[in-house]
Amino acid sequence: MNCCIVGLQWGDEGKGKVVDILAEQCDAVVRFAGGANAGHTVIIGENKFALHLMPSGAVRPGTACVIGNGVVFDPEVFIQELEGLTKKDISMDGRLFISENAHVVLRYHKIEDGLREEALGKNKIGTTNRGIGPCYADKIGRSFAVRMADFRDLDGLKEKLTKIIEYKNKVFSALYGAEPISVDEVFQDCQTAADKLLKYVCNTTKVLHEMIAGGKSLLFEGAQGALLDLDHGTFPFVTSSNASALGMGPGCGVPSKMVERFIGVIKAYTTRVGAGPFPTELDNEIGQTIRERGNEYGTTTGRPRRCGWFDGIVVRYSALIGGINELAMMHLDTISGFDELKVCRAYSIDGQETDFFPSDAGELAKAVPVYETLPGWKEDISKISTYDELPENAKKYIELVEKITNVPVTMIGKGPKRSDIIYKK
Ligand code: 2SA
Ligand code: MG
Repeated sequence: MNCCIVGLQWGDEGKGKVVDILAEQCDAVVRFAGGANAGHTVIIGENKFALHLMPSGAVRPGTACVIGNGVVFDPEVFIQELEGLTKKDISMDGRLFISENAHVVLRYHKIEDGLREEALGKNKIGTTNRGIGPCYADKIGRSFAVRMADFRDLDGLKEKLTKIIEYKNKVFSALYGAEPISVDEVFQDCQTAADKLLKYVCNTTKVLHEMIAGGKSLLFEGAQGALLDLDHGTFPFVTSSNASALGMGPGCGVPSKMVERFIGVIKAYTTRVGAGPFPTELDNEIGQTIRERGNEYGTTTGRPRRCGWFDGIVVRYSALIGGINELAMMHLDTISGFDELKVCRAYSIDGQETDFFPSDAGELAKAVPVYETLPGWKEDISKISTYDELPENAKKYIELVEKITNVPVTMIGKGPKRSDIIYKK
C-alpha cells in the first residue's frame, strides 16, 4: 500500500513524526517538492534529528530514501545532513537515490533570495533565505538551470556556470549594486558535491517504478503545507513548489492513482511563518501561550511562528484539492488547559458568509472568521494511550474538526515523541 503525507496548513504540522511512524511499514520514503527550506524534526530515544532535505525515513536503517526530480537540491546542506547521520552511525549507502533531474541550489540562488527580499522591503515574502524561489525560477526559465546530472560532466558544468554567473553578476550589480560572485567558488562547491554525491545520483523515476512493480510500499513525504503551494496557496505568500498533494506526481514521476492513502497532517490549531494573510491569527496572550507550549519556532530559521485558532475552511479546502482521506491531528496536548476553544467554520468577507477558501490573498486578507466556540479541557492528555480515555471535550473538538472538514481523524498527536500518538478507528 502506498501512502502520501502532506501538510494541510502553512507547514510545520508535524509531518516528520507521522512519516516516521508510517515509515516502519514502508520500504521507501520519497521527497517530491521543496528543498532545504523544509524542517522535519524526528525524535528517537535521546536523539533529535532536524532534517531539511533528507527524507525522514533516513533515521530507519532499512528504509530507502528517494529525492525526486521536484526537489531543489542544496548540496551544502545535504552533505551536512549526511555527515550528521554518519556521526550517529546511520549509513545511507545502498539506500539513497537522488534524482539526476533535481535542480541544484547554488550560492548565487541564496544571494539572490536575500537581495530580492531586501528590495521588497516591507512587502517581503518572509522567505527562509535558502535560495528556493530563485532556483525554481531558473528551472522554469530553463536557460540558467543546473541539475544533478550536470555533476557528471564537470568541464561542461564549468562552461555553463561561467555563462550563468556572468549574467547573474550583471543583473545583481545593475539592480542591487551587489558584489560579483566568483565562478571558481561556485565551481568548487560543485566539485565537492560531485565527489561526495554522484554515487547516489540516478534515474529515480525508474527506481520508483521498479519498486512498485516489485510490490514494495512507498511513502511520499510532502514538505511545507498546502497553503504554501505555488498554484493553490496564498500567492504571493507561498513557496515556489507545489507543496500540496498535487505536487506528488510531477515531483517524482509516480501518478497519484497509484497511492491509496492520502494523509493530511494538521495541528489542532494553526501556525504560519513568514508574511501573508492569516484570518484566525491570535496576536495576543492566547497566541503567545500556544507558541510557548507548542515550541512554535522554525526548525530551519528559528523564527517565532504566528499562532491562531484552528481554521476549518483552510483544512477543508486543502483536503479537497489533495484528495485527502485521513487526517492526522498533531499537538492536541498543546491546547489542553484553555477554558474555551474556537474553531473557524466560515469566513465573512465584505459581509458575505462563505465556507469556500478564497483563491485570492487580497480576499483572504479581508476574511473575518466565523467561530464555533467549545469548552476546553483541563486534563493532561500526554499519558493517555487510547481514544476512549480522552476527555469528552477533546473528543467533541476532534468531532467538530471532522464535521467541518469532511475527513476522518485517524491519528492524534499528544507529545513530541514517536510513541506519543493515539489511534482513532
Ligand atoms: P521560501 O523560503 O521561498 O520557501 O519561503 C516562502 C514562504 O514559505 C514559507 N516556508 C515555510 N513555512 C513553514 N515552515 C517551513 N519550514 C521551516 C520549518 C521554516 C523555518 O520547518 O520550520 O525554519 O523558518 C517553511 N519553508 C518555507 C516561508 O515562511 C515563506 O512564507
Ligand atoms: Mg517544518
